[in-house]
Amino acid sequence: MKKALVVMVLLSLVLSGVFAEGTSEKAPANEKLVVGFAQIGQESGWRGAETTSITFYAAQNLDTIQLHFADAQQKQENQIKAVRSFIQMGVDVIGLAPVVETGWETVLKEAKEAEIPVIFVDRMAKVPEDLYATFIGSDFIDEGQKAAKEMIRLLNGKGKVVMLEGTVGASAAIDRQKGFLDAIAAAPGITVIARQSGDFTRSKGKEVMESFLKSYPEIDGAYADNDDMMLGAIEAMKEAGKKPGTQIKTVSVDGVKGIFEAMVAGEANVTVECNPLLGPQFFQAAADLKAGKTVPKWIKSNEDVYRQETAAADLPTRLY
Ligand code: GYE
Repeated sequence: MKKALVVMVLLSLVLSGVFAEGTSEKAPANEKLVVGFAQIGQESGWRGAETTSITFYAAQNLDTIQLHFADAQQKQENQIKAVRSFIQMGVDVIGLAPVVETGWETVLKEAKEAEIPVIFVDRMAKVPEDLYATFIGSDFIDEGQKAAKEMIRLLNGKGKVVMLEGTVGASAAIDRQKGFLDAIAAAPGITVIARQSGDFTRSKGKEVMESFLKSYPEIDGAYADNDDMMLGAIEAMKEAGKKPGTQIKTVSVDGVKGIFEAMVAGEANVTVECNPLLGPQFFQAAADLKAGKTVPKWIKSNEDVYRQETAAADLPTRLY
């Protein structure tokens, strides 16, 4: 909560130009890199870490960067409005974390007509290649496959598994599930007995797990498209008298501190890392695009898998 407050205060200072004024001697406004960022919302710890990474990077580089930041509260229509307002402002580059994969063509064509390059940050959209400059983010299929391999190992290739899924239509959810289901098929002894969306939030993750526990008395493993939903699911398991981490094995994606704490407590088994600290790469790519340089079409994040066995040693090094 405190972190969110700091970000909000910082943002309003940046947006109101309080910082910008003090540094205006160093570079005239039009020489600065002017960037609009259309964020999804605040649905998870991961997203908070990404917002912090982007806003702090901008705040540390006020002499060269001017950031306009919009929070769409998980609504695509708000993101589209934000992109249109960035086009109106005539920013140099637009960053967009598309909440869902589809429905972007019209507004992206408007950006293209205005000759403003668009960077997809952390999630992809299904649009022709000429409508975006680059995608900075993870290989979600690979993350799902890694998660499935861990589940197979934890269950010795046998058992009933439930899936808590992210926002319907989001690339991070669609591709992780694809990777998970493809790779879990290597273990014919494992059955996926239920799948439901918890919208990437802790509270809905809890609700979904509660309903799974009511409908299925026997659950050996739970997979979640993100750690926040798993943290909610762990609460539901405990309230239902089940032992997460032992009776029900858990594998989720992101690598937020909360899941490391749960692993240290023996209540979670594995997290597949997804890196949210994209600020430096994002502004580097934006600067390159403004300078007319070509950037790779996909700037991939490097990520690891973390297990309960090393969680106590890993926790102090976690940055988000
Ligand atoms: O895994 C989840 C967040 O788009 C990669 O969105 C991101 C995902 C992340 O809400 O926690």
